[in-house]
Amino acid sequence: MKPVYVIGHKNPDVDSVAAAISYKVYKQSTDKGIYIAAAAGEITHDISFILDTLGFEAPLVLKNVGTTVEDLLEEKDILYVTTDMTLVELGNLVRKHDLKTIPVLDNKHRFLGLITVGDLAMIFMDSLGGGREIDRSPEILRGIFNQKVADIMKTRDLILFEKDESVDEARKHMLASRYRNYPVVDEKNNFLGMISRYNLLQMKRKQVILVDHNEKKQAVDGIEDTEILEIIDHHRVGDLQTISPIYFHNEPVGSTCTLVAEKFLYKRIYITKEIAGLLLSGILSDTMIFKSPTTTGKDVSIAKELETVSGLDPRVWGRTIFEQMNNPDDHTDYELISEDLKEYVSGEEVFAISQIETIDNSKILERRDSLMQVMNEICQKRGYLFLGLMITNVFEEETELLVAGEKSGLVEKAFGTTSEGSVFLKGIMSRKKQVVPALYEVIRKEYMV
Ligand SMILES: [Mn+2]
Repeated sequence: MKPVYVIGHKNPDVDSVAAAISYKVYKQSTDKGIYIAAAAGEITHDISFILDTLGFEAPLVLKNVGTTVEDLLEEKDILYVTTDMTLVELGNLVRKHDLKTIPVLDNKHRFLGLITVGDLAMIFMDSLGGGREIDRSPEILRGIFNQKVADIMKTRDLILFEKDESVDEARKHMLASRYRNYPVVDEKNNFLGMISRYNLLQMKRKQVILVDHNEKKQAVDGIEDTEILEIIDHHRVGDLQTISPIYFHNEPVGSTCTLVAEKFLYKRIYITKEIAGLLLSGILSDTMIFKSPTTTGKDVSIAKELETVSGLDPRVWGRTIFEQMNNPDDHTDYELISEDLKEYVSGEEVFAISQIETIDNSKILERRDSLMQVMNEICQKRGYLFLGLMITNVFEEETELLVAGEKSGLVEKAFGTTSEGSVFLKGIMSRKKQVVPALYEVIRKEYMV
C-alpha cells in the first residue's frame, strides 16, 4: 500500500515537526493506511534535542514530493528468475504466469539482467537456422535446454530506472525506446519492479497531508504534483488548490499542535506520555510559552491537559526548549539575521523584519556592532528600505529592535527615537500583529500620500 506523507512547511520549526509526527500517530489509529511523518527540510538541532529527549525518531526528510518512477510501480508480487535456473524452469514460469519480460536477480534480490519472451523465441529460431536445420532439431533442442538463464539473459543496452528519477525524465526515455517493460531499482541496485507505458497513463501521485501551513511558497517542492488529502493549520488561508474536496481544518489558535491534541481528546484516542510532551512542545514554542499575543484560551486549556499526561512543567520545559532554540553561540551573525527573516512589500518598496526569540537578550546584544554591520550589508545588497531585527525576550515580554538601512528613520517614526541604532519596545513580541502593521502604516503615509 502506498504511504500518505504527513508533512510540515519548509524551514521546519518545532510546531510543524511535532504536528506532523503526532498527527501521523492519530491517523494511524483512526484510519486505514500507512502514514509517514515527514519534514520539508533538515531538522535543526533544537528540534532534534526535543525529539531525542522525548524518545522520538527524527521524521523522514523529504525535500521534493514530485511524482517519481517509484510512484509508477504497481503493487504486485515480483516474479523473477536466478542465473542458475534452466530454460525448462524458465519456460514453465513464463507459461504459468503469462510473463513477457522476466528479471534476473541474484540471491540478494539485486538486478542482473532481463529475459524477454521474444529473445527466448529468437534463440530457437536462430539455432534452427530459421528452419534450415530442422532435421537436426532433437540435438539442437537438447543443446538449448541444457543452457542456463545466465547463458541467455540480456545484460547490456538495457534501459532501467532508479526509483527517485522524475516521471518526466522516465517518460522521455520510454517514448524514445520500444521496450514493453522497464526495470526499476533503488540506489543499491535492488530490484523493485517493472514499469511500462501503461503505468504512465495510470500515474499515481504522492498523497500528502499538510500541517502548519497551507501556502504554496511554504510547502515542500513538488507539491503541485501531489494529491493533498487534508490540511491542518492555524495560518491565513493561502493559495493552494485541490482537485477534490478535502478535510481542511483552519483555526486561529496559537499552534497547530493545539488542533492535533484537540482531535486526540475529542475522539478519545489514547495519548501516550511522549505524544503529550511532543504536542506540548509545539504549543510552548509557537506561543512563546503562552506569552505571544497569538495565544488563545484553547491553547492554554489543551496545554493543561497535556501537562497532566506528560508530567512536564510547561515553565521548566518551555525554558529548556527556548534555551535550545536560537542559542546564539551556534550561529553566525548572518544566520541569526537571516534564519527567520521575512520580506514585506508595500507598493514598490521592500523592507524586512527578522526575529530572534530568546530568554536572554544580553548574549545577542553583546554582538550588536557586528550584527549591525551585517544587517547594513544585507540591506544594501537586497535594496531594502530598512531591515529590522527583533530580539525578543520571551520571559520579560519585551523586544530590542535593531534597525539598519538608509530609511531606518521610518522605524523611528513608528516606534520613537532610536539610540545606537536600536529601540526598546516594552510589551511588544509579535512581528505579525504588533510590528509589521505599524511599519506599513508609516510607509503608506511616506510614499503614497
Ligand atoms: Mn505553527
